[in-house]
Amino acid sequence: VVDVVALGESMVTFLPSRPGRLADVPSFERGIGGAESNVVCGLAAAGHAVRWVSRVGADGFGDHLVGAIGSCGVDVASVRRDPARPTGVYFRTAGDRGTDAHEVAYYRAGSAASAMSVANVDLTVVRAGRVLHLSGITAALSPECRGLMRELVARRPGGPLVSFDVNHRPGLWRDTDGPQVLLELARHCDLVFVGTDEAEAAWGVTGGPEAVRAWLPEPRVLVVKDGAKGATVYQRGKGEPCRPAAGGGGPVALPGPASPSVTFVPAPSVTVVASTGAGDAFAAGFLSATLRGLPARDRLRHAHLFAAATLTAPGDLAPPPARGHADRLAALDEAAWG
Ligand code: KDG
Repeated sequence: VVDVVALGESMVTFLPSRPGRLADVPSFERGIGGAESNVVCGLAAAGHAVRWVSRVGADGFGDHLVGAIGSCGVDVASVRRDPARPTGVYFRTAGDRGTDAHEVAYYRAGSAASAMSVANVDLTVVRAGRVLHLSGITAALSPECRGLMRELVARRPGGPLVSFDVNHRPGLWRDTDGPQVLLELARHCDLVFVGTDEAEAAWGVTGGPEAVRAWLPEPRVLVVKDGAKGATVYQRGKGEPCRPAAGGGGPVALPGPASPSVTFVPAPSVTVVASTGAGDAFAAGFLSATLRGLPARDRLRHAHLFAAATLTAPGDLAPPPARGHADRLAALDEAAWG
């Protein structure tokens, strides 16, 4: 039984050898990135059965991505190679320690993954897990990818629980309808992650997490991240319809309070080395605790702990604390959580 399937583009990532502007950095070190594969890599490290579905070029960067993500413990057997299109790559810079100001330069237009579509992706394989994790980045890649995303979030009986990280990347959208597309997709999903900063940038929603929930009441579970302050999970009550799960693993234990509930957990304070990938780690921690049937407060605590591991490392990916360790950290009393 596959717990979580994630679909999305991954890229070879080039991390700078020292802080500074893109124009000045002399050399870069190779890493891997990709919001959705970052999530399943985190989940694999936490002991879950996961799959990544994507397309890469028939090139050395594609080999590296498939090898590196596979060696995290992710099932990569469904990743397809495209002989006609390259694997995407991206470079980023780093600000001085603690500032995290950085530039991102993507080389992914026309990539193998940007050509994903309902015609060349096996939808049965994508829908075979208990949870399907998607992100708004995919919708920005091409009209074909957008069509695929619309198909995957459409309600279908027996389908997996659909988890969606809004991941608003303004630099990736070539059309001006990005915010509207992201909103439509989010409205269809069961579990949605969004930052207050993203909600403001994409939709002009100000007023904190409550305002974001008022703007996006449809998802059964909405997780609103408010930067270093913490995160709030809004859950609808038990009486609300819940999409049954597929994959033979039984339904995912979505929260079941009798009535709607709101849970806030402050983020532990850490010295940030690089924030890229922290949102993915957060989603991995939340999904891991959800799959384990832990209550809302612990879902958020695990999310914060996974994010803290990535915030304090230079790359897009960092191994989360081992399960027992994360459980002990999550059990620290309230004072330790801000
Ligand atoms: O969330 C982190 C991702 O942004 C990073 O790993 C690269 O997927 C990526 C993207 O599209 O920016």
